[in-house]
Amino acid sequence: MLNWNTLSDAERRDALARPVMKNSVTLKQTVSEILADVEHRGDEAVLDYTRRFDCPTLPALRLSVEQRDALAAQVSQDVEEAINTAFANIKAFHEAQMPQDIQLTTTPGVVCEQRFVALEAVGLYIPGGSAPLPSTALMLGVPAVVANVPRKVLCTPPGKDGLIAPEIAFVAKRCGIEEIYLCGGAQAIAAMALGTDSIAQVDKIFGPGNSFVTEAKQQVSQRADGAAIDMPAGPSEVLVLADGEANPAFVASDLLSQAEHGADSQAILVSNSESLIDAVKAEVDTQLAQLSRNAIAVAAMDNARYILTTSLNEAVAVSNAYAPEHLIVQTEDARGLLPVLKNAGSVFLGAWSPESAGDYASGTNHVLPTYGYAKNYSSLGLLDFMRRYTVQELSPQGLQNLGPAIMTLAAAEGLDAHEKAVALRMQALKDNQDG
Ligand code: HSO
Ligand code: ZN
Repeated sequence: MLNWNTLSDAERRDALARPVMKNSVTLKQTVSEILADVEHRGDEAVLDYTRRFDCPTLPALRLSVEQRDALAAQVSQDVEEAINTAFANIKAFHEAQMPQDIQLTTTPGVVCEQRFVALEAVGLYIPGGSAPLPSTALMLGVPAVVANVPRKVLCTPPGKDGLIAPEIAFVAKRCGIEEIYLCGGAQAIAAMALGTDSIAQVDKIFGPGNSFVTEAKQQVSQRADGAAIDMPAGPSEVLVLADGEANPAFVASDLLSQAEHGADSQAILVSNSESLIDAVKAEVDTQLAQLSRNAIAVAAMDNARYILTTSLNEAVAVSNAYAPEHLIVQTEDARGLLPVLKNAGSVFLGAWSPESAGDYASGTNHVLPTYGYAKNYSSLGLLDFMRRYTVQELSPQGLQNLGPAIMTLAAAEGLDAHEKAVALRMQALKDNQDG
């Protein structure tokens, strides 16, 4: 346990430090070689990597709609119903985010508009690995559906059998995603961002992934001929802010939900109650022993931090400094703290709001800024699948009203052509009037 009050500034920084991201020179180099290879050899390169890393006998990159549907049909009734429940809530919450276009007359005869339009083509990346996550397919697919994105591409690495999890196929079917490609890693990101013969380029890539995927997303987002990305990413994290009233078993279960994601997951408890911290530690040991992904969770909990503060206010300050991806507030008046909780990707209020609710089914998106980016990035939402642009229309009267201000500013900047573009028109209007 760390006693916040007794820590120096440097020790405090250390206590809230994220693990160093493995964006080593070799990782950058390897990824840029993969990008170059996909750029030059296209599908062939993507197939080579996929056969090497995922499925040696993979016949083709594309999973047909028939294959998708055959896989989707294998999903049990229970899972199907649960996915449908989650789908409905995520859809409703993202539909409520639909932005309104704006039309405003700023000066008589000068109309300004702000309009929203769906992106043309999005790439949704669903990692494979130790636990394929159909919930992530929902979190990316449903907003794309709600935004009305015309072209939705899904990439996910195949298993040794050349197939994908039936649950992911089911979600893809529910979201009307027909373009599914069996590839993962940096090669999948390269294919979607740069395009190959069979995978046409997309405008923006979404979704979590390992360090290769994250690095590839960074690299393609920096290329003018690449693709935009949803947000920078680091390992997943949770900070639980609890007072002496909190239920230690509940708190422990939220810390462990995070820990079982990966050995690099971050779990932090901040509390003004020493007895709560002690009770949570005991609970963590008991619950850890029962987890099927025990080894992963144990490794993550080795890096867990338990921070004791002198007051709830100080606990809030710690949370704001850390800027957690998930912030679980288990205090007597959780909602009362909301106005002072500054930086968090998603906030879970009170004893009955476990992180799992938002991870799966409440309706909020589980793709959230990690690694301190909650200070300046938003949680994923409908707007990330759209683009806004502006329109303006000036009537003759409008130009006459605003023209003098425009010409004065253009002259002040020494930009003669700008000034002239207005002066010419003003003169034409005057000639028309006079004539
Ligand atoms: N907690 C993860 C999302 C997730 N949890 C998927 C379970 N499945 C990152 O927000
Ligand atoms: Zn989770």
